[in-house]
Amino acid sequence: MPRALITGITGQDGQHLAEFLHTKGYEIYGLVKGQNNPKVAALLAEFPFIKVVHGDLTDFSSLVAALRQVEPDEVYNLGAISFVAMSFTQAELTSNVTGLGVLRMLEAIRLVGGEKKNPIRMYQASSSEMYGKVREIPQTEMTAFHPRSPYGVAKVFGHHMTVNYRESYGLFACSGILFNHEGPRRGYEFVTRKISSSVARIKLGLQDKLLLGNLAAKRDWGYAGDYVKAMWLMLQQPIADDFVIATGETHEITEFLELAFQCAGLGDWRNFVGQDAQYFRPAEVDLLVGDASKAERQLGWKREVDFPALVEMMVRHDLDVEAKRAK
Ligand code: NAP
Ligand code: F7E
Repeated sequence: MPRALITGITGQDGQHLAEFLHTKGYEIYGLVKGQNNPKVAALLAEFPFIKVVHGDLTDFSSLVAALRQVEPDEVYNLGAISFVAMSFTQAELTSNVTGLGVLRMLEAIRLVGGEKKNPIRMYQASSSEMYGKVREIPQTEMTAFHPRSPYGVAKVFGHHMTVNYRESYGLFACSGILFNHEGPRRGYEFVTRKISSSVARIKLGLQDKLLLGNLAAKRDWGYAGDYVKAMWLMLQQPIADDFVIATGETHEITEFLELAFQCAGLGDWRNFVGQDAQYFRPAEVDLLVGDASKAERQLGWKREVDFPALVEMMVRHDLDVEAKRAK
């Protein structure tokens, strides 16, 4: 039975990945931070097969201890401060967790991996935010980075460290450059979930208005359930490499609004949406669109859920969630 250690298990991708690896027969360990993390009970209620290990990406010795305890075949490093807006106000924390955390995990694997017969394979959760002020359209594995936030800068550090440890020490370490991926498990702080949950609340008469920031940004939005399969595929290859995972389509936030309000039968989104300065960022990533042809060719990966289906999935889910909460 292959064994996986997932950091960021309580997050959106951690949950999707655990669900997927379970179908593949994996024994799954999740690294959980904090002394009484409130997300753990809900996680274990939904996924009773997950085994919890305590540790933190800012604490090297806890990572070494976790690796020695679990003896994983594969490590998926998904843990991060992942909210770009927060990275502007807590830049040092973001650099420590999202950036240096990758180095700590690589070092821990180098140390503990040397004690194992079969080398540990590692997946690093890199991000399209690394492209920032994009140098070319669409973005590929070869496109130069120009990050626009402390989060993006930290991810660039983690990406280069992953490549460096692979080249310097022969670690089987892959960097997946994933474009935005969403779904019903998305955190409420991100724009898609903020929209789908607000649409549901407006429909149910629980909220009047939705306040957002920059509506002109364009993103390449896919479904998280499709993207975690690519993470696993990367670690099944004979040679470690880096891959862009994206849909190849870009949509403005207004298009997400249009479909989400339509889906709930609320008509024109402009009647409900306003703007608030607090949601604008000091620097913005205006347009992202990825070229995943390398992943399609070499991994045989393809997205299954398209943009309208994603919006509908999120709105329908939140209509259920909010209706249950309102009871
Ligand atoms: P998420 O929902 O925000 O989850 C982040 C996870 O990181 C949570 O489980 C969180 O634990 C954990 N974490 C935070 N600080 C930690 C620390 N000091 N030590 C250990 N774990 C810590 O993020 P996601 O959307 O699932 O994304 C997963 C990964 O992919 C992240 O690295 C993200 O940056 C990257 N990524 C995401 C996207 C996307 O569109 N979703 C795209 C590209 C890359 P708590 O819940 O206990 O705080
Ligand atoms: O913002 C704009 C905002 O926070 C998307 C993370 O998973 O994907 C995510 O980062 C866009 C931005 O995601 C609001 O300014 C407008 O242009 O949903 P988001 P993100 O910043 O793209 C990447 C790939 C990651 O790696 C990250 O970890 O929407 N926007 N108004 C808003 N955004 C938010 N959150 N809230 C608003 O009210």
